[in-house]
Amino acid sequence: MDFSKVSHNFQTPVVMGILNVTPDSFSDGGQFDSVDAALKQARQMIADGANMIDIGGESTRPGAQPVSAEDEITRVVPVIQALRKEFDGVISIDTNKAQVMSAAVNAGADMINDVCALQQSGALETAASLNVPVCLMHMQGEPRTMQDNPTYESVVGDVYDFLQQRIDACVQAGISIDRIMVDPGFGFGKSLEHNYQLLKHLNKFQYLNVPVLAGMSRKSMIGKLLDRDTPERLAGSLACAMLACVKGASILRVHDVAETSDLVTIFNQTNSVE
Ligand code: 8Y4
Repeated sequence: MDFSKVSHNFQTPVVMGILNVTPDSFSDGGQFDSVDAALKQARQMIADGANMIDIGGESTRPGAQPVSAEDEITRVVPVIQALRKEFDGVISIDTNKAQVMSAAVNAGADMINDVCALQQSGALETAASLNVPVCLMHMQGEPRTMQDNPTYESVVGDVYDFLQQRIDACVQAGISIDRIMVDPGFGFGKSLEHNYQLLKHLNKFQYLNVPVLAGMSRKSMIGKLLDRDTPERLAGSLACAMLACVKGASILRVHDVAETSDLVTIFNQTNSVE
């Protein structure tokens, strides 16, 4: 796949809908029920204008239980196979495990979204050999403890340097620069202030010369600032998404696809009128 599959190679931002296929995300009446529930949710996001669907089988929330590669594959592969039959857009696999990357791409996934930026064992080599685009995300620490006093010399500079190093490692490993995206990793080992510094300076990441993905939807950077529980974070999520567009983000990873698609339409119109 190349990026031209969506929206003229990111001339305008695209919407990536989040599809969690962890057992807690759907009431569990067994494997068939959860595949069916996931497909329903994917179809709704596609109808609402999603250009990409990001499928994840492991929760990266602080305190979440680790999942084996086998279990993750059992969760995501049937959903990818079923969705592939009816969806021409981009299917992204959200994983940090090499085995899951292979199984997902063999099942029809188009790209890899790795919150560990291909640093886990075998991930870099596997992604290179699969010949698919990759999204490299910054995280400080590991999910269990990453929010215990995150510290940076300069969050924007530190994250930028990390992403540059991972781009270099990918290119060294044989991944074409045309197949690389980056993401500052909002909420992954960042204080509230760090997150807003990254948002304010998101435009700087364009100097990396690859598309930038932003994932702020419903995160605590919105909930904490506004004192809102997850169901009440839509307005804040849209505000952050619009700022990300203004600051040059190419991909918005979101839960609320319909509302974010409207936002992108307004952004595009404002950009294209005289
Ligand atoms: C409420 C809603 C509370 C969402 C927490 C969350 C990113 C990502 C995640 C991201 C990329 C999440 C897999 C965390 N976030 N991938 N994945 N960028 N590339 N938490 O920001 O959504 S999972």
